[in-house]
Amino acid sequence: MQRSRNGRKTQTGQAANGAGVSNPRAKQRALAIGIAGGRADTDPLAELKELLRTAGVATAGEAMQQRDAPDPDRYVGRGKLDELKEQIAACDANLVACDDELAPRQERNLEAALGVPVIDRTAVILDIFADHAHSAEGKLQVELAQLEYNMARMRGLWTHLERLGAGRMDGGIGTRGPGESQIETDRRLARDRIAALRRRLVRLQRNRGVMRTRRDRSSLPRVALAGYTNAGKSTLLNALTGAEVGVGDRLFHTLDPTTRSLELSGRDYLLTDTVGFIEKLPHQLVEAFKATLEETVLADLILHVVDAGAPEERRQADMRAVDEVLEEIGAGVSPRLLVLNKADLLDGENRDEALMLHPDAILVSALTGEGLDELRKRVEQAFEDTLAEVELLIPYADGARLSELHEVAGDLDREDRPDGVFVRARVPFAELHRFEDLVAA
Ligand SMILES: Nc1nc2c(ncn2[C@@H]2O[C@H](COP(=O)(O)OP(=O)(O)OP(=O)(O)O)[C@@H](O)[C@H]2O)c(=O)[nH]1
Ligand SMILES: [Mg+2]
Repeated sequence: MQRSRNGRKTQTGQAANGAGVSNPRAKQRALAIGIAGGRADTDPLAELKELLRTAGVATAGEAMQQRDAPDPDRYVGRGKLDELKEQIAACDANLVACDDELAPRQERNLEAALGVPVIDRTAVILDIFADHAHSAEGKLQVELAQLEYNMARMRGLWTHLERLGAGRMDGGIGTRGPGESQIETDRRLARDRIAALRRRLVRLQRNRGVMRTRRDRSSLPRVALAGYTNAGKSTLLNALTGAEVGVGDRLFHTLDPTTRSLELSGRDYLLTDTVGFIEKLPHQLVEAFKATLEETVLADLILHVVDAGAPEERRQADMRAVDEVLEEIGAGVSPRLLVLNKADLLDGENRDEALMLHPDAILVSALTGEGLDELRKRVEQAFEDTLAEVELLIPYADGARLSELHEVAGDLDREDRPDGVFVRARVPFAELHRFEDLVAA
């Protein structure tokens, strides 16, 4: 009961976990609207349209307003409203989608003035996440983010549902006006549910913590893929490790983290692919996905994957958005390598330009394999400084120590001597203590 109540409150009318609803948005036609600041973008609503496409909503028309900041009451200026109304009628839209997150008041006023439901960028992103969440943890995380988003909006939502009539309600509640007490009940239910979700997430994450400790004990160097959604992180994970993570030309295809081992010169590394970022990523999602993003925070090295096929202006904006999220989750200072992916989409001139603009970057194509050897080398190099060269003598009776060494040091330069195996190896500083007793005289 409680669940369906909450589920009903997603902005596009989809159940929170997407289950049991056969694409309810297929017939939705949105007028996409946005505010253009100073920057002149050739297609300022391109990303919103892409988000809508991913969410299964058709873009019927688009409108921009030139102003420094959104109007605090209705997002666009008062004078723009009539124009928008005409446009809604002309393009037969039944929904308005806004490129920024709206304050509840802006949303309410816009809906009242325009006469169609208004959703904001955050609602669209939350909807996509709800649709793409597969794991138990992912679903809980998304539901938590949605509830927090909706908490602030309950009054607005009630007005909205009321206007849509009782047909949208699960049995009669909407036939009378909700009134303050209903809103209060609703808030309390939402708060209870939020608390319950948090508890369940903590339990799930504790289990994952156990798994991670086990992995930590193997003390393999950790590398994380991070980057804008659709940059090609999962494709790169697959290309480097032979994994078969799902790839898709849509936003936020990956939500759950996947870790695979990557072998370079006989040494194992752990490579993790996880959820992608976007400009103005709803903070509720960053909050809810904190544990998932921990894989990125704990990495020794972050591969920042950028879609090199995008124009430089877009690349810069994407990179800034990624920097901001990394900062927010506490990975702002982690060592990073910039990986310009989709090199196959660039011609010679564009390649030169990209490398000139990003001299430290590595140009690769996860699709064709170009540049991957160079990337592997650069990953190894990044860990060079964390390695110490040692000479050890391992008695023949200590075969287990030899394989232990092999695990942390990769390929070994070995020589059989009368008193044991003499090895020259590069061991991570952090692991050196384990082999102190074997240091050759
Ligand atoms: N041309 C080209 N396309 C690529 C390359 N790498 C990935 N793609 C395509 O880009 C799209 C997104 O790839 P993904 O690997 O799913 O991207 P992602 O970064 O994991 O995206 P999310 O999981 O949604 O954040 C897919 O259609 C891929 O086939 C590449 O090197 N060249
Ligand atoms: Mg992915």
